[in-house]
Amino acid sequence: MNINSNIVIIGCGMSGIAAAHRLIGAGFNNVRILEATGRSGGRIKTGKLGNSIVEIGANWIHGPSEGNPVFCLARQYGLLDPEALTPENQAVDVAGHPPWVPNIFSSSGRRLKAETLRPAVEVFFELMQESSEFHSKGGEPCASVGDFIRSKLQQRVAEIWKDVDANTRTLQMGAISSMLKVECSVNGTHSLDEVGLGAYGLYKTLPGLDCTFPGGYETLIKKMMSELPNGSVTYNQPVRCVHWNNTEKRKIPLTIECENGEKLSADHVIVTVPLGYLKKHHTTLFHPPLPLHKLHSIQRQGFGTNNKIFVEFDSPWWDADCEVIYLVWEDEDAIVDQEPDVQRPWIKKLFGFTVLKPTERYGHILCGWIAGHESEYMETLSEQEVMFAVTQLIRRFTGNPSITPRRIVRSQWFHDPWTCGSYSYPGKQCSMQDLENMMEPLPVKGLQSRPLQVLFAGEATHPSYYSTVHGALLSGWREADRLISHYSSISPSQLAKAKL
Ligand SMILES: Cc1cc2nc3c(=O)[nH]c(=O)nc-3n(C[C@H](O)[C@H](O)[C@H](O)COP(=O)(O)OP(=O)(O)OC[C@H]3O[C@@H](n4cnc5c(N)ncnc54)[C@H](O)[C@@H]3O)c2cc1C
Ligand SMILES: *[C@@H]1O[C@H](CO)[C@@H](O)[C@H](O)[C@H]1NC(C)=O
Ligand SMILES: *[C@@H]1O[C@H](CO)[C@@H](O)[C@H](O)[C@H]1NC(C)=O
Ligand SMILES: CC(=O)N[C@H]1CO[C@H](CO)[C@@H](O)[C@@H]1O
Repeated sequence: MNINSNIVIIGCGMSGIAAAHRLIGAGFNNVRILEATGRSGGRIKTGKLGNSIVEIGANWIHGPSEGNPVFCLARQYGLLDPEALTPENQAVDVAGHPPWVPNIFSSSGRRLKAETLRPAVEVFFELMQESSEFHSKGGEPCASVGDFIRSKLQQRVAEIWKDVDANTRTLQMGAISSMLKVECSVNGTHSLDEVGLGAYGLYKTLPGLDCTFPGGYETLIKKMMSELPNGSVTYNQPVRCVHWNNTEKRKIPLTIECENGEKLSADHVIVTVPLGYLKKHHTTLFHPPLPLHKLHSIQRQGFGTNNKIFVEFDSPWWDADCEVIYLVWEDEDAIVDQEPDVQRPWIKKLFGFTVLKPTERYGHILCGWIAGHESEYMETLSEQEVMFAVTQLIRRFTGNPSITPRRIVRSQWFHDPWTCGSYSYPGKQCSMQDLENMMEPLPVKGLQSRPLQVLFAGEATHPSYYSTVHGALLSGWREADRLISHYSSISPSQLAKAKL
């Protein structure tokens, strides 16, 4: 196939790059990516802390095994450590929760044994499991995962902990609050009260023990970019408006208007802007506006904030085999995953830290995780203020007043004007239909106008791998394939006519 159709892709993140790759591979020779910023990769962004590489955005290949195209590409490009390639590693099925070795500290400065918190962990995982079963059954009893967990928890705790003393109970409830905060980070939401119970569980995991890129996630982007023709991407070129459904005879259906006033004509546009950006700017981004059913699905789908705070130390205050540090507040018996006054205790939302491994590569670096409005507030503080708060927190939980970080760096995804948050999750009242509406091209079928003018890709448009890099990649391929099969199904003479 050698096709001159003019295709514009908005956004040079994983989904945009994947779409371009596929189209160019299939013989389309008029593909252009317009990117708002000066770089490619989008939410794949490798930064530095001192001499170490740290991932400001995506960190893991979730489920690195044969069914994961990000894993297959990374392996093909030779970007992974040998351990990640072993059949054993690919076969591990962790169902989204890697079996990390924890160290646990409490707000009174005590070290806790994992064993001590086992009752809380058991109850919590039972409830999470029950939460994920409604999408197949329908008729969910509450609107949100948070509502469901809260109501069930009260019952269950009254039953099973009725003979337990108040202190132990408070500690168990504190542990449950911590686990809720972990889920807020994993799901990229302010609170599980905002995560829809009906659609929770649509997300699918793949087998394989999550792995990282020793040279940084951006090495994958670089490899993929090097296979696109030079000049495929125009950087620093934000798109202001997609004028579609141009019905004047003989005219190309689309005009892409850029912030700098430049206008490009196109036969097709693949929109890959993040859902956060789409929610905020859809009224100006599309003319005519999006059909209502699509708009409502965009509004129902959730997009929240999850940020990282990398902290480097001269020496570790955790065990050598520790992979994750959990912080348990002993004053949180009223299950809290959101703080009422975000300004003061914002740092209480930070559930703990993951440890960057291997130590020989990173030294002593922790990655703190914080989701929601507290995380958005954190973004407004100076690096010094964040470092101060983290230092106080660690000193309190370890009971060691001399611990002092060497330096920190944090992400600020909510205030990134081209992302407006971290990643998507199924919001309240969100169903499979909404996920299908998200990816539906314009104009919708049945209208008497040129088909497949505006196509939608990006992490949030994948029905089961949303919020991941592999979801983004697959969505880009999906939209490229949509165009490829469209052109393979029409005859060359029709094609010639279509170009007139
Ligand atoms: C903190 C964090 C941690 C994560 N961790 C993981 C992880 O461990 N594993 C995993 O699989 N996934 C992870 N993810 C999710 C993963 O990064 C994303 O799902 C994926 O990278 C999204 O790719 P995308 O192409 O859909 O969007 P993006 O990468 O966001 O690309 C969209 C592009 O569009 C551009 N753009 C926006 N507006 C315009 C405009 N008007 N004109 C032109 N260009 C525009 C943006 O600048 C951007 O480059 C994480 C994300 C975050 C934020
Ligand atoms: C792009 O240009 C660089 C040098 O400017 C060259 O090394 C590279 O091979 C070119 N890539 C392609 C795909 O043409
Ligand atoms: C697109 O154009 C067709 C043909 O003129 C028209 O029937 C349709 O209403 C238009 N759609 C929108 C969303 O403007
Ligand atoms: C998108 C995503 O990761 N959703 C997850 C939210 O958290 C629950 C509990 O861990 C998972 O089951 C979901 O898959």
